[in-house]
Order: sequence, then C-alpha cells, then structure tokens
Amino acid sequence: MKKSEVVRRLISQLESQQPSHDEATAFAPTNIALCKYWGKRNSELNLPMTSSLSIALPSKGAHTQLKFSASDQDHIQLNGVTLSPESEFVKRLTHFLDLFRQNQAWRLQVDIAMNIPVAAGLASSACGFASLVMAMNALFGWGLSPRELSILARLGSGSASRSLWPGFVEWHAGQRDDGMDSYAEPMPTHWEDLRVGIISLADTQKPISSRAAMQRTIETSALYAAWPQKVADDLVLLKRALETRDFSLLGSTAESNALTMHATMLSSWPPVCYHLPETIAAMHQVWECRKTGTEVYFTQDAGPNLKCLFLKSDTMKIQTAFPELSVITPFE
Ligand code: 2P0
Repeated sequence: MKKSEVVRRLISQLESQQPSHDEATAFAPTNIALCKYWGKRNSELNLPMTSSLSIALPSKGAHTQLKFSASDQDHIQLNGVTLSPESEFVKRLTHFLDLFRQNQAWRLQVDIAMNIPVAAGLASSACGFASLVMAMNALFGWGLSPRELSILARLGSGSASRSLWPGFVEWHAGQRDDGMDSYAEPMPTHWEDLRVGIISLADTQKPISSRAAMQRTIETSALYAAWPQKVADDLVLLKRALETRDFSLLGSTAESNALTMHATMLSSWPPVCYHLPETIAAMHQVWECRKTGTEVYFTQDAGPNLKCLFLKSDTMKIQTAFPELSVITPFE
C-alpha cells in the first residue's frame, strides 16, 4: 500500500478540501525512546518490527507555522533560514506535503523553529513531522484524532508517531499491512521527580541516516534476530517500573536497551557506529558515578550524544559530574 492511500483513507474529503484558516501553528516535543524502535517491517509506511516506549521533553521540540503561499513552490524555513529546494530536508518535507495535495495546487510557507540540534540524534525529524501534521490538521480543519495524527506523522518519520503528547508514550507496532493499528498512545504515569539530562558532545551531522542504518542492521547483523525478544522483555520491565515508580528498574532497562541496539548495529556490515571517543568517555563517567553511589543511567540514539536519567534529588551531583549538562524536567 502507498502512503497516499493511507492519507486518503484518513482524510475522506481530501480532493475537495478547503482551508479553514489562513495560517496555523503547532508545537510538538521531541521524544527520547527508553525502549527503541530499530527496524521496519514495511519501509514505505514506516511500520516497525517492534513496539517502542518514549518520554517527551516538553521544553525541546519544533514550532511549525504554516501559511499559504502565492508562489508555485513551497518555501521552507528552518530557524529563520530559507532552505534550498535542493536540500534533502526540503525534498523530504515537500514529498510529505505532496501526499496531502493529490491534484490540488496549494503551496505553503513552512516556518519551523527547533531548539535542538538538527540530525544529531535528538529526534529532530520526530518533532518536526509531528508539529507539521498538527499544524496541517488545524489549517485544513480535518478534525483528526490524536491517534489518526500519530498515523500520519509516522508516514513522515517513524518516531514522529510518538511526538504528539507529553510524558510517557507507547507506539504499538501493530500487525496490519495498512498500518492502521500502528500508532502511539500516551501513558498515564506522571513522574514529577524524574529528570532527563542531555550530554551534548557534538552537533555534527550523523555519518549515516537512521533510516539507512536500520535497514543495513536488518540485512547484515547476525544479532538482529535477538532484538524483537529483547524489546518485548524490556517493555514488560519498563511498564512495571512505571507502575511501581522503580527508578533503578527504569534506568537500568533503558540503558541496557540502548546498549543492545548499538551492539546490534555495530555488528552490521559495514559497521554502523554512532559513538565518538567522547561518547565512550561519557559512558564511563556515568558508570563511575553509579559506582560511587549516584544513581544515573544513560541512553543513546542515532548520534553521539547521551541522554541521562536521574532523580531530582541527585541533580546537583550530576551537574557537578557533567558541567555542560542540560537538565530537562519532563513533568513540569
Ligand atoms: C527511536 N531512533 O526509537 C530510535 C532509536 C533512533 C534510535 O526512531 O526512518 O528518524 O524516519 O522511521 O524515526 C530514529 O529513526 O526513522 C529513531 P524513520 P526515525 O527513537
């Protein structure tokens, strides 16, 4: 099935749609997976092999403003800079907008403001696509539910399906070929004392996109066969940790899940390695903190930076160990 068909199923009046506003804006937070999405069963629709579970960072994300443009092409700005129509970012966004025009001639001025480094493993495409579908829903007055918006965001980028809500979110892998059961949902746990720290080590572009890296891992890593069971086990542990507010279980499961994902991709060929020497050094520092009694855990995505998990009471100690740490309060 094509993406455009999924869009037509969700938005029945697509052919005759009329804007309901002149402009619209939306904010979507970025999200950090505690149990990762790594591998697709369908790359056209971004249908994942496994479910995943994330936490949103409410102060970090993307504000997207949409206005109609009189020009014959879309104009896309990122953090105030107009991007070349030839850039990969613009091509990807324009291709996504094309799914919603199907024979219509409207063009948009798209202004995206992100307060996170783009393409450095901080889920910029997740909050970007999530805020875009939310703003389009407002601009055209589609009246779609968050679940339907999650499906549309997934068509842009898998992890975007999880960026529609604050707090903990689970993306259900689903089983259907059309992906109508592959959407995310918010989880009820509110954990006021939980803190997420961003250890920024580099903001360089990644050596390989996560999209290509996932595919390579599935095709070449002998360890990938063990990944779905690891995810299933970790989801059970994470849900138990959330229900019982067991921080040690939450942190250790998230760290182990990230290390297993990276071990799996390292065993691909050619190897997929998002670690820099600084990444390994920061991991050792986290382990050293734990040895000396400060409970902190890390997770890592498709980039060199680490995100760490700790409790409010340890904030001073962690900030002393990592002076550059940016501390986020997920439940404000
Ligand atoms: C995650 N990542 O669960 C995992 C962990 C990176 C590492 O989802 O191809 O940009 O657009 O579906 O969503 C990054 O992959 O990939 C990602 P596409 P996406 O957060």
